[in-house]
Amino acid sequence: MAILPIVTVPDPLLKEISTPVEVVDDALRKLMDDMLETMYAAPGIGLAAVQVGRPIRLLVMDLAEEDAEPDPQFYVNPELTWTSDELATYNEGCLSIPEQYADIDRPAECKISYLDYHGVEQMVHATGLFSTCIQHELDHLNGIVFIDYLSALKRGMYVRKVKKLVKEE
Ligand code: GNR
Ligand code: NI
Repeated sequence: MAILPIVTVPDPLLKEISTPVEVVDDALRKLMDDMLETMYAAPGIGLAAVQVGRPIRLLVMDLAEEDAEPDPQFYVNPELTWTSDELATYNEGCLSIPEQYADIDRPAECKISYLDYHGVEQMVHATGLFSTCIQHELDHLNGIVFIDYLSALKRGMYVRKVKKLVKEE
């Protein structure tokens, strides 16, 4: 396994629409494993392939509590099939916008269809942090990051702070 470098704003890659995965094979599973290791090392609770420079429709997540067993989740070609009218607000962060946070409203619940680690079709009903996180990841596949929901003024401030952070590294 390998820890991959994470792309940060304002890298234009983060604006790309990721392309569908054609086949779930060992090469893709190797990328999924590397993404999981990268996410754990960051640390983060989700990671989209585009964040490690691969604009394909793939994401990994693990929402297990720190003291619990790991619960790695892999989503290939995920599609949002339903969203609740009710919204929920969550103070979101993003590994591509390090150390910056903002309250974002999203549908409180959603349903997703996807292919799993073995290429088998699955569906899931997401609530709570799971719903927020998977919608945040789906946005990445569509070239959207959470600061795109803020005013241009605030967005500019966040990008400037990240540029400074990355330069100082
Ligand atoms: O690690 C992450 N935490 C987080 C917190 C609230 C809402 C979404 C997230 S996802 C983020 C990792 C990341 O950037 N995924 O794309
Ligand atoms: Ni993110």
